[in-house]
Amino acid sequence: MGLPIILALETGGVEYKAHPCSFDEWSKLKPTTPTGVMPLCKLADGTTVIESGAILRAVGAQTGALGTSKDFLMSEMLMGLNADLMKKAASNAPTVMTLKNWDAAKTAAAKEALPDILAHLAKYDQFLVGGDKFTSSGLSIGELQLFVMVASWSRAMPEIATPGLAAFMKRVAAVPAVAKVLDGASAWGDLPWYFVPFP
Ligand SMILES: N[C@@H](CCC(=O)N[C@@H](CS)C(=O)NCC(=O)O)C(=O)O
Repeated sequence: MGLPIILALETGGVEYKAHPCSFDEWSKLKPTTPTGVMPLCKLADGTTVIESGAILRAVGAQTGALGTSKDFLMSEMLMGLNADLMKKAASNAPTVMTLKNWDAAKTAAAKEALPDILAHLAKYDQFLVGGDKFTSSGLSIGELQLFVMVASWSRAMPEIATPGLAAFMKRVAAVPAVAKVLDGASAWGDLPWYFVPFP
């Protein structure tokens, strides 16, 4: 997912150029990319960087959102939990890519998987400090990635925005740099939400 990277760039005050691409443009671009998947990042010296985790961590290393000491550990623990959450999302939430082949059986399977997904989300709650952040900045890369996962996936399944994470979600959404991205006012423009509502 590319959106956590945009949030890390914006909250970290990094200058960047964004290039959201349409399906049509992507089908032409895909064969020219190293691995045939997005996101991709081009550094000022022309180097192409692949893998969303590598790009997100690189931005975080530059801005401080990677964290140090216990904040680094917490953010990385979140990155691990988020990877497991993403695996659950992969088969249970329609995305811009899978929507056209989504059917009622998949929706039914997703509803059946909900208790397991909610049990995973409940694991985050024990690490909250003061109810609304996990690290001292509250904007570590792990937190930004979690915010995007929940904000995006809850568009398909509202239950994903759990009561336990409500204060966290509200706080991050209110950060001006985050609100700017959500409002479509960043260089990224209108948000191409990855998860979409059930058809
Ligand atoms: N491990 C990769 C996975 C990237 C990935 O699966 N990208 C998907 C969308 S999120 C993609 O580009 N799909 C388009 C395609 O396969 O043509 C990463 O985290 O960057």
